[in-house]
Amino acid sequence: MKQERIPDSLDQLNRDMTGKSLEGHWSLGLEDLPPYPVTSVQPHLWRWEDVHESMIRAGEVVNLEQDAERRTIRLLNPGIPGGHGTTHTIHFSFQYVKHGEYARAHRHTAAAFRFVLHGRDAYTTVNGQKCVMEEGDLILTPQLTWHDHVNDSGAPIIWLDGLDIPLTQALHQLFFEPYHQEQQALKTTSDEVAGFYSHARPALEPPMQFFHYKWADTERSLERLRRNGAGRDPYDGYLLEFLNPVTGGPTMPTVQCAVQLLEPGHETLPHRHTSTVIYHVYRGSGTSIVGGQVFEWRQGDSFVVPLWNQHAHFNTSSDTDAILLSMSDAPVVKALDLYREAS
Ligand code: GTQ
Ligand code: FE2
Repeated sequence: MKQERIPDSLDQLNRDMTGKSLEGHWSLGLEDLPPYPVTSVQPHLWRWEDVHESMIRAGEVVNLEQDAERRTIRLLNPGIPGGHGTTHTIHFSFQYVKHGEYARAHRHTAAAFRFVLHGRDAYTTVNGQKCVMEEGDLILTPQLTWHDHVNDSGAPIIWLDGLDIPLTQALHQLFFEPYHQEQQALKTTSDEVAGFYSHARPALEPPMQFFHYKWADTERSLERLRRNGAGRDPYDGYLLEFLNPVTGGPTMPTVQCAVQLLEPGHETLPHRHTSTVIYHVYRGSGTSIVGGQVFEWRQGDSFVVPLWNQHAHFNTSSDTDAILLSMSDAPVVKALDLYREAS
């Protein structure tokens, strides 16, 4: 018997293909996209009081030996429901370690840094290198470096953690490994490594990698930039990027860290770019306009500038410098040839 041919339709084709894990070009809607990048990440500001209160409470109820690998409070972007990131690529969290505590040794594929906010003389050991903290120091734990934190300073310490966990996760490359001991043996110190660098011996093998940017050096460089009036960037004020001293490239392969100084009363020009930035107010107070929203910030606050959001910064004080610490995903965006800027 001859079978009757049922006329085909687009709906029927779509249904049949779905059953075979296939999809037609017409289902993607590529041509409906606007000619510029769009993100669900929202401009947002987190107040230091809120972060600090949660952290102090965590200091009482979170036990580092039983409850958590680390006592950190993470900033969550309201534009990523159910997500763990401050943005779609990078996050900030704040870590609190009391005197006598340590955070055990481990490593992971996510790159991380710490920027010291309150306290001193605790240390992070990175691949056997002891990095003793002072306020304003930036300490890197790049991809798969072993790290543990020890606070024997006599007082609590608080620092900022920056990580690229959402990006590493999106690439399905996120993994984690505990060290075979709670703390690493100390093989060298970051002071020793800095000594090697100052004698121009850049070809350092582990454990002589450079991980520790000291605030005293950062501050001196900022002052030098300020004295050289030409050093002022119209969009960022006096901007200092933390570069890898061996490659001259970004702080770490996936993230760029920077500090910028805005003099009293200084207002930057607005611009936008396809990288995403998280800022932390290290010193001073002011106002930033981000994607049309006005954020008034004070020391300790953090805020996000999502990609392609127009932004400008204004130091509203008439007598005090403002210093912003920032982390961005620019190295990744640039490596993929997707970096664009406009004003
Ligand atoms: O200090 O090793 O904020 O592994 C998140 C993950 C800090 C750390 C964080 C981490 C760490
Ligand atoms: Fe870690």
